[in-house]
Amino acid sequence: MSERKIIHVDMDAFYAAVEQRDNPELKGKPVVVGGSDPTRRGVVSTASYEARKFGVHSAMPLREAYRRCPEGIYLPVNMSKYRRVSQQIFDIFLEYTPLVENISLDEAFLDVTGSQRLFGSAEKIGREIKERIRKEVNLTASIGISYNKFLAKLASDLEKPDGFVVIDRSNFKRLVHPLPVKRLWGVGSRMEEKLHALGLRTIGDVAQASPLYLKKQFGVAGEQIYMLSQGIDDRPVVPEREAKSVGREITFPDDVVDEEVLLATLMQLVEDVGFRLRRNKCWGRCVTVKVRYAGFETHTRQAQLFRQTNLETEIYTEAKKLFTHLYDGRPVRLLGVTVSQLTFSEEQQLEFFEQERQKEQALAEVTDLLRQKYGRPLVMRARGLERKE
Ligand code: TTP
Ligand code: MG
Repeated sequence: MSERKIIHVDMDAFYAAVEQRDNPELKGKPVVVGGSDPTRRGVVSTASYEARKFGVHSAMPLREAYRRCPEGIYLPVNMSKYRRVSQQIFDIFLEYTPLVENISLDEAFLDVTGSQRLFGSAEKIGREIKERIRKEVNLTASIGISYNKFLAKLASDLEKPDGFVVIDRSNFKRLVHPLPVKRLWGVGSRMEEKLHALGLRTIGDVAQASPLYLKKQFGVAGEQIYMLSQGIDDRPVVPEREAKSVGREITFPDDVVDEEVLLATLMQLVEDVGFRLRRNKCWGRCVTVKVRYAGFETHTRQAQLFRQTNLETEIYTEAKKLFTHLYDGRPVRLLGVTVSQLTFSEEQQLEFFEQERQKEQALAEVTDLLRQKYGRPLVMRARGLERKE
């Protein structure tokens, strides 16, 4: 069996980079995307690397960002534009393999194992994709290549921004073993603390520990991190059209208590999920919201919708209800939204749609199309629509 070749692509400071690209005056400056008035409520979607030097990061309240970086340039979120760019980069990926798993607008796994005969080595494909994104989209991406998903993602992060790292069997130990344990998938703050208490600080430390001991300490999670520390990860790249669900979650760098920030973030997650559902011409019936509190306690709540949907308005209305049920006011560490019970056929669904909803469906599709083509903010999506309700 030939070794798998996985490429992980993650755009650098995505929303901010798009804004800097489209307005050269912003290049080299601290740009914060999230809202044009940082004295008002709102949350940072992302910050340019120049702004990160001031301690500004995603999911931080805008006011806090403004306190840390008053000289920053604050811009509203222009989702339609970022979606258009996202579509452009995904179109490039799909030229090299159908096995593209979208993680978010700016991040994907590509399984190029079978593409090498046609396009050359995975490394060559990776270089080509990076170069095409630079030339055709005028943005930088960080690329990681390895023999599984875990290592490919780790690799893309090692030299961010504008990184290009290949992890293979020969450099695996040198590159991966010195990294801190929290870089292992599944290690949150609580497990990190416990690992530290046991004297395990790096991935190499975990690799050296006995798997039985780790299992005793952490159960299945212990086995899993042991496998990862050995560079073993069998998870397949699942293209969205074969997926059982479409979801997105965010781990906040600092725990969040501000409900406004949480709802704004929920909205961002829903926008991403809705767009990806529509891009793949699929509908979902079940919405799940996940909230993880600071102490690592995790709650999920899900609801069946009256009918299938891929519309942000409908997903958000349900997600907000679920969130309100779940949220008890404690600091939140992670927030996630998933839509599941997917159907991919269009025809069967239509007869269940009412007139009104058909119109909205058509509108959403046309809007997506126009956004992809022209990238203009043609219609106010979910938020605006929600207010009317
Ligand atoms: P990320 O890839 O996490 O961040 P980034 O691309 O801005 O920066 P980098 O990868 O170089 O570290 O997220 C991609 C986009 O998703 C980001 O540009 C904005 C959006 N986003 C939010 O809106 N809220 C969030 O909390 C996060 C993490 C991202
Ligand atoms: Mg990114």
